[in-house]
Amino acid sequence: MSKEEILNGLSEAVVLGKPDQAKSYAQRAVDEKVSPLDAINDGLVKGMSVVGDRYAAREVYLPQVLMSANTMYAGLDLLLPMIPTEDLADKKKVIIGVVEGDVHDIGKNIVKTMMTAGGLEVKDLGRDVPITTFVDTAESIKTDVVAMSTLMTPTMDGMKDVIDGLVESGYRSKTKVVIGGPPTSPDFAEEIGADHRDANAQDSVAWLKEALF
Ligand code: B12
Repeated sequence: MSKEEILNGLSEAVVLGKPDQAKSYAQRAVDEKVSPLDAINDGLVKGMSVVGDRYAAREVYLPQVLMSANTMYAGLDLLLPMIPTEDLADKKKVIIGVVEGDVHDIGKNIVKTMMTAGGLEVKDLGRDVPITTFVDTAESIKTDVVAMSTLMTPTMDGMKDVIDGLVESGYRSKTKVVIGGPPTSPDFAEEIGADHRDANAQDSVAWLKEALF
């Protein structure tokens, strides 16, 4: 089976919400040595963007989106562990989470894996994470990076609240703050006092390595 057929099979599985199809094509990707990043980005994520467009156009509804999300995870479960991990002698710490009020965690989990694969030590705070959890954990584990994700416009302000909390606690100057998720932008990052915003998991890891080492 060609790489293109595998990528199409992964994308179609997410669009149709078929976890078994995602698993079998993900396994094929592994067997045929297709790059796990290509399988994720040009297969699964591509399918999810089709679902997003159809949801916005009211051609599909929330239960179908949920099936697609579950399908995405069925594929990611096989593909994420295949991403080769770099070993850096000097481990920098990252905490990552989805801000309060938001449960969308697929993108955050991809970013987390890419950061781990890039040799960073990542503590995952999960989704719908209260402001105080970000601030308290940053201080208690002495993190080098606070990474936040949100997919929804109404929850974006939570990112500013976390940064304000870090300023108040005195820890802001000791950590980088990186944000992401489609409603955010570089301008928004600047406005709320974050160090960086990235549209994409791989590029954010490259930026962090420049900034940290
Ligand atoms: C899947 C999905 C769901 C799933 C989520 C399952 C899960 N476990 O995540 C379910 C069905 C649960 C869901 C629920 C809801 N959803 Co929804 N959902 C989506 C959908 C279709 C896809 C999101 C996704 O997973 N994309 C794939 C991932 C891989 O992409 P990504 O998250 O963007 O991540 C990449 C980058 O952004 C970046 N990135 C992300 N985070 C970070 C962080 C850092 C630090 C960095 C550097 C980079 C980075 O890197 C990632 C990988 O490259 C989007 C539509 C869309 N077009 O995005 C709507 C969408 C996000 N949902 C939306 C809404 C409104 C909801 C609901 C409120 C619906 C409802 N009425 O109940 C609820 C939310 C409940 C809540 N309180 O959170 C809206 C948000 C609108 C807005 N702007 O506010 C969207 C845009 C749909 C729409 N067009 O209306 N949803």
